[in-house]
Amino acid sequence: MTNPTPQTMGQQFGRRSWAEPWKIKMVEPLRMVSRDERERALVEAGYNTFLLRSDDVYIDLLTDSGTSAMSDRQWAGMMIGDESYAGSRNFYHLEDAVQRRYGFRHILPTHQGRGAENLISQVAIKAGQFVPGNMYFTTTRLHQELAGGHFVDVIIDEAHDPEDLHEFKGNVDLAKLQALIDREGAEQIAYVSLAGTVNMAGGQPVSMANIRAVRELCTRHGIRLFLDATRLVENSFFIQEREAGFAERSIAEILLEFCSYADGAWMSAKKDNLVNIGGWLAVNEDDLFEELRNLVVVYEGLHTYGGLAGRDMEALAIGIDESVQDDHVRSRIGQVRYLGELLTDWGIPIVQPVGGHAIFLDARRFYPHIPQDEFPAQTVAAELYLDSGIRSMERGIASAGRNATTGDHNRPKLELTRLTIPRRVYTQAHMDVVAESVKAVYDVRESTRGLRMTYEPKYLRFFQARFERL
Ligand code: P71
Repeated sequence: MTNPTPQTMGQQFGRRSWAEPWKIKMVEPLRMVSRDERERALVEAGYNTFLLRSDDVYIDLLTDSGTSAMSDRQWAGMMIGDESYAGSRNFYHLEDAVQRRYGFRHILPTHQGRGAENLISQVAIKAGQFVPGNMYFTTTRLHQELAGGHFVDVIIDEAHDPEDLHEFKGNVDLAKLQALIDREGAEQIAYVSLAGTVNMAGGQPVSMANIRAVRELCTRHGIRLFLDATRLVENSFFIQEREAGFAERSIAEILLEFCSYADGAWMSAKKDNLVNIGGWLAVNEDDLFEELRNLVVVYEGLHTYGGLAGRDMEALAIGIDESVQDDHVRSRIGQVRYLGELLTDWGIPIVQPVGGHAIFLDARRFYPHIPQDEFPAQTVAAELYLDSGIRSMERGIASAGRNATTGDHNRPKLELTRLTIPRRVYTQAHMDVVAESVKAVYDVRESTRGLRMTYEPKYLRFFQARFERL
């Protein structure tokens, strides 16, 4: 019997192959962990992938946050860190990069995204006000609530359906937003909180038409519009690819236009911006900035470092410029899609269309026999780790926490396990290994049982909760 002629992946999918626009000059060895070791590590971690030691992990797809590889230029930037307490030259490089690439007037560094979320929430939310947004994110909503706000989900219904093929599943439903304004009054809306792409929906984008319409509605009612810019570069890629009139415009141009409709943004620079730590907050209004610049010294540090070292700010300034390059974004999202195409071809249920930063396994369809209260997405994460040492993250009922009033579990429609791809870190061969492991776990799904929570912390429980097998 003769083997068929091998084909490259590009050929198998009927297209020319793409490749990463970089080559590797430093490597970090990975450790293969035996099945016995994995079993022991998983029990010790209470079946929670956040509690595993990274030394016990083979391919780490827990998050794309702070896990990207920096370039040689960023590392060179680390060597010219100006560690002066005040007025570091690296701060001015960072300020310039954010102004040029995102277009906002005033910039504050923060230690990471949630530092910026804390500041904007404290300054822009009055107790009892509502904060409409395109689906919750864990830390964002928590800071809004700690500031006395009530988050209201105004994303389109399609976002909650993992099988719906809407091209911009991150869009705001304008009728839902209008209804909230009509019911509560514009003065009771703190601001609109718009994220692109939408993490919890599966990395789904917002269209330019949608933000233009949201802007218009906000202006009509005198409501501010703030962006969660964490993965806005990736959002810009989808606009370039899918929205009429943008195919010939660069990702950098699209990003600038998108931001031009907002009054400000907070950023976890650990994602799009290609650094291991850092964040920033940017606003246009002078008075608002003055308040924020005062508050930053309470929580983060002086307004010219905000919790970052000079070298961190330099790496971030360089990372911002690298992050908006078309060839970089195309290969980054191309790698995510490659994994998604393999899993789709093999009939494994994932959120469609594939988003920007991760593949989200649909645990409801993966384990239809495990009820949501037995944590199907947490179970997928545990089984994947057992099979191959791959680390993923639960994004379902455990992540959604409890209703602040009733104390019952929040039961999100989306019960997902996220395989998050760090930027510039893993190769196509790693993606093959991941796909094969997901398939192995899927093949034995019928005999898999769910989990029971044995320890539940009060805040953001998913980080430290413990489980045992049922
Ligand atoms: C991710 C993270 C990191 C994370 C956060 C909470 C639980 C588990 C993992 C962080 C984000 C984010 C968006 C859209 C703000 C933050 C906070 N994501 N907005 O996806 O995705 O930023 O982590 O720098 O504080 O793994 P921060």
